[in-house]
Amino acid sequence: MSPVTLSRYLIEQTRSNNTPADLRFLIEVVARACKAIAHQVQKGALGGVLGSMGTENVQGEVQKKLDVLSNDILLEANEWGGHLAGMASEEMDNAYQIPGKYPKGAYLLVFDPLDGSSNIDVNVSVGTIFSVLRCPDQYLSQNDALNEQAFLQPGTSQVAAGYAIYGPQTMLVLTLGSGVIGFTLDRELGSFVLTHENIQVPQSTAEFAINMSNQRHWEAPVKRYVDELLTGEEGPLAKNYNMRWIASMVADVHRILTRGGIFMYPRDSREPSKPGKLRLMYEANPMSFLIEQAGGASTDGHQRILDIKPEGLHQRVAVFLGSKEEVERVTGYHQ
Ligand code: AHM
Ligand code: MG
Repeated sequence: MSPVTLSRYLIEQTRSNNTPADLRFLIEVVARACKAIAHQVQKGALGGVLGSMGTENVQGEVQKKLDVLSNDILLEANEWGGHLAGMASEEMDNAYQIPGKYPKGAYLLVFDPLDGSSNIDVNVSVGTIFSVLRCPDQYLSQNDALNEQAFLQPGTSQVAAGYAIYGPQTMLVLTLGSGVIGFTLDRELGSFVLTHENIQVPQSTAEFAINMSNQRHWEAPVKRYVDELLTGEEGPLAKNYNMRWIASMVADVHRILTRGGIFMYPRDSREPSKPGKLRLMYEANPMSFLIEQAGGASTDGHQRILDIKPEGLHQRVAVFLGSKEEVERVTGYHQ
């Protein structure tokens, strides 16, 4: 049987599920950009792409050369096709306006161009996370600059989301709102090929992911839950748990989509004004959409992440996602 490439998969989706042609085009363009990013990541020191830019992003984090390069690749790939009304990213303070010389389209693209920045220089998996929203009609006027308000839609409004992981294999994991599928980059063909159909997160798990070095800063419900995990068979959960922390959300979520687990980046007392480290619009929302579509759950400890009404492009949020039983347990401890 000939391989099902991403292009073929998307064309078949257009026929059977009425996926609009411009959404199909959008996903193909994002996938093409991810291939270009994979190519740069793979070159590493040989391409002179490692190390820092000496600049900071809107969050005050030092930008790596590959953060900026990946952002530029995504912008350039997506600005001319006529499928987008605007873009927003972790690496840009404000919404990106589609240059006036190009037509505008119906969608908004939001992304973390290279997630896991602390792993770039040490040759550990990193990735690109993206979310697709429809641009509300009132912001579609051709002449006005696109207002940030257009992006501030809850995660339930996403029409597609996914990530590319640049690991031992480059993969693209995608949802269009009816399940989750995974494609592996075949470097000989130059195409993403369907390798993982109907990805499901197991309901229960014995594996957790959290940065334990922040333990002393956590709130009481998280301390209680992780204490219980650590006491294993002798504790109230009567089960021994294993721990993994890659510090690339893409890689931790990919493992959970593959074999289950719970991922936590809770709010903590280091920066009391910020609810957690991860960003709602381009990290938590797309990952929550994927996890829910794969049968898992995702909350901020109090409510479903996808229901949160965003107030800012770079808003932060606490994240508990993965296997349903464990996410429900730790969410229950917050009530
Ligand atoms: P980044 O977008 O700047 O790379 O930051 C997000 C990353 C996530 O991928 C990961 O889960 C987390 O930060 C790791 O944080 P820490 O270094 O505090 O463990
Ligand atoms: Mg990130």
